[in-house]
Amino acid sequence: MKRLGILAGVASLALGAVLLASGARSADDAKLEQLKQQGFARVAIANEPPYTAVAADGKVSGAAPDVAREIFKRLGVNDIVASISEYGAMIPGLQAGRFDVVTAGLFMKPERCAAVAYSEPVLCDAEAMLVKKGNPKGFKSYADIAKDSSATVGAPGGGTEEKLALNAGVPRDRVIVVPDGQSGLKMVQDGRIDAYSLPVLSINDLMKKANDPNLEVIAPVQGAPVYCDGAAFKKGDEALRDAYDVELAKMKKSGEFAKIIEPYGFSAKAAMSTTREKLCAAK
Ligand code: 6CS
Repeated sequence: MKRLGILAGVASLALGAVLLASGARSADDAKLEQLKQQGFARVAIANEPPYTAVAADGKVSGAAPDVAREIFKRLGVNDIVASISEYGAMIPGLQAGRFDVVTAGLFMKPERCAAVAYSEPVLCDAEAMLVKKGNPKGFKSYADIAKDSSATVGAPGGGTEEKLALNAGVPRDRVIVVPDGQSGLKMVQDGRIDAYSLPVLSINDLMKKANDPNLEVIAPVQGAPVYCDGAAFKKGDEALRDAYDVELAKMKKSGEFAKIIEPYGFSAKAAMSTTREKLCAAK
């Protein structure tokens, strides 16, 4: 056993020497050094404007990637490369090493906080529902949908709205997993679902682009909390997350954070009025 201990000690000394030679201040900075060498950070997004968006030419924008791109630049990582993922697949993908960070509006909730290392808050929003004009079934909350045995609601797979509807008592077969905003919009227009639920700014973006007078937005959904996201890092990459937070705090203080997110409709004040600690403890 003693021999094994000596070998392990020699190995960690060798690793330390390699890392220090590469400029990392400690083994903890290895991930940041790896991203610097890589030249980009692999980010998971959902393509749900204004949180995240991918244009026809592949250009990635949206409040979350724009904040991440600026912070990584300040950390010496020149760019971000985005992969589109369903919300429910983001954390498993991060844990499997398919992404370096999730920057997608992945709202902080206790069960997610237990699975990833979140940054401090970035984008905050309430929940909304897209329904037919006149809100024919009178929805104000997910509980209203639960009470009406004929009512169905669409939501992203593994997303917050799916969970809220199920927790409000909507049976599994009346909560329809919808892959993206355009599909949800069409399903409401075609009467295939009675409501489609996303955060307020996402639903408003869909409504504006649809320009359909036969649709109506119910916002906020009564009884649903205001959520905030953060950049989500893999457990074990806390040193990278902490370095990210240092730059995020500087940008919040200088006003540069507001300059990036507020044109998308987000409130810098909302993100700056809460903390990861509070959001991860929220019931
Ligand atoms: O964090 C989530 O689960 C939710 N976040 C956004 C930005 N859209 C829908 C998703 O369910």
